[in-house]
Amino acid sequence: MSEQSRPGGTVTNPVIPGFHPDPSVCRVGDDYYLVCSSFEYFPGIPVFHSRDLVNWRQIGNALDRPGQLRLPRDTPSSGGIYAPTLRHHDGRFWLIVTNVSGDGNMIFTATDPAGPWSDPVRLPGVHGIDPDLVWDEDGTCWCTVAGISQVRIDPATGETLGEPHRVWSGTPGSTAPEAPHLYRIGAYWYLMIAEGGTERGHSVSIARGPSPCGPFEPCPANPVLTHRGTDSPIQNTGHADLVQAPDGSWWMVLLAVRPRGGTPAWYVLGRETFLAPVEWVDGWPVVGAVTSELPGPPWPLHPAPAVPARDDFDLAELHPQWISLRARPERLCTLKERSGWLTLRAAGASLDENDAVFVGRRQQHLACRASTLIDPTDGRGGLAVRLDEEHHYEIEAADGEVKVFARIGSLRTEVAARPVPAGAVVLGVEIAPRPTRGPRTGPDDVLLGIEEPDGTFTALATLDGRYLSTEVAGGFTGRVIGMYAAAGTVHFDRFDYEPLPLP
Ligand code: 6LW
Repeated sequence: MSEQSRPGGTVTNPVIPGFHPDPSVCRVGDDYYLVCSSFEYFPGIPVFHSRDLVNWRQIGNALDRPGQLRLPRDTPSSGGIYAPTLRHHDGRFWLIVTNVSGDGNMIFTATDPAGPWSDPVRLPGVHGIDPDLVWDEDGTCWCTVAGISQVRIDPATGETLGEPHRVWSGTPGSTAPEAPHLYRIGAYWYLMIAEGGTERGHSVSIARGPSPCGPFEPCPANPVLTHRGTDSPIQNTGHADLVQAPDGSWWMVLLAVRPRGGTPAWYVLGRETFLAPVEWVDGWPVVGAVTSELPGPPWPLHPAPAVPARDDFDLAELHPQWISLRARPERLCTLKERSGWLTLRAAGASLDENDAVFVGRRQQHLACRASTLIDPTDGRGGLAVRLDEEHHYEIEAADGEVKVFARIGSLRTEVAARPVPAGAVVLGVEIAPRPTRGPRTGPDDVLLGIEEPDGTFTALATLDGRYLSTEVAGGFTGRVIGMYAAAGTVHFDRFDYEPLPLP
């Protein structure tokens, strides 16, 4: 995912760029594992591995079978799978997540976090999002959810044992106490939460007590982390998890965003995963600065093998980075129909529809370019930059013609059209951050066009990126760039994704 060495002793944040919110992390020996929320996308819950907390590689998606992840057709964007917790206990990995669009809270287990993960164990008696799992010294398992309330559970059956009780409401006057994680550290049990909402007011607070159910005494320095009201280019810091390295040092993973442009500033990559060092002073955590350049950790780094810039669709299975909308049935999306090609068969007629057949990857860089070679002879399809059903730009090919469409809120419009030779055509998008900043300047431009036979890119349209931002669209996700089918069957020979330097 990222490939970081340590030039001058620094590493860069975010450590997992792009729409990767609500990180939860655990360590087993020298290996760290991390998971994020995935909302309406299938497969769900991306799983990452790292040896150094800085370089992360996606090793799978925990929920990759329809029996584990049911996202009905009416699952709204930013519905579906919320805020996981990942823990290692008793020789197994435990993952607890909420499907807000149906199945509620569920536990999955695995011996290898790359999978396979078990079928779900449902928790019908646990109501609330952001579930945390922790075991006390007696082996009792506590599940704590947003609010902040807690109940004893049997994680093997999903049964609740006793009544849920409120353990903390966060800082008086603060909104949305959520994202609880409980830890036994030294003499205390610590309850860390997010407060203030996942927008600019986001923050991390902590309390401690003698047992996993409290009573909890809030840290006098709360919030222990917030960027609200600061001029940091990194905002909305919150929803964090803690992990201890083998050398005894402590670290926090958290979500934050990178808004750009004038006022109010727009973030387009969704909420990303950042890293910060943590020190303990008088029994309370002190979080180091969350900056785009961090002092590297005091151990050798293990750069993860980079995801190749080109996916040729030559393998038997799609790389785990590829995500689809709500489901990915093989009859609509397959690598088997034409060897070396990804074949998509249309269900919905456009990306406005919930059953659109789409295979995309998260936009992970503020400046980047993506392209794909499509054969639309038997249908119509294209390349899109998607935020949700109501916010997407795409370039679409039918035999002999390409068109650019923009969907912004309730408006859908054809922006440009051009005849092209019949048969395969290379479609491209380029994301170009705005180099200057006036009060109303948007975050970036989205260029959509075609690659000419000599390899040069011709933009057919340049569209304001603010309409594909969270400040405009709302919700919890970020941009995803990918291929889709709008009619009939379309084949894609390759997909290229390349970060570009910032202007
Ligand atoms: C998540 C909540 C939050 O459940 O946003 O930032 C919600 N925090 O904790 C969706 O990601």
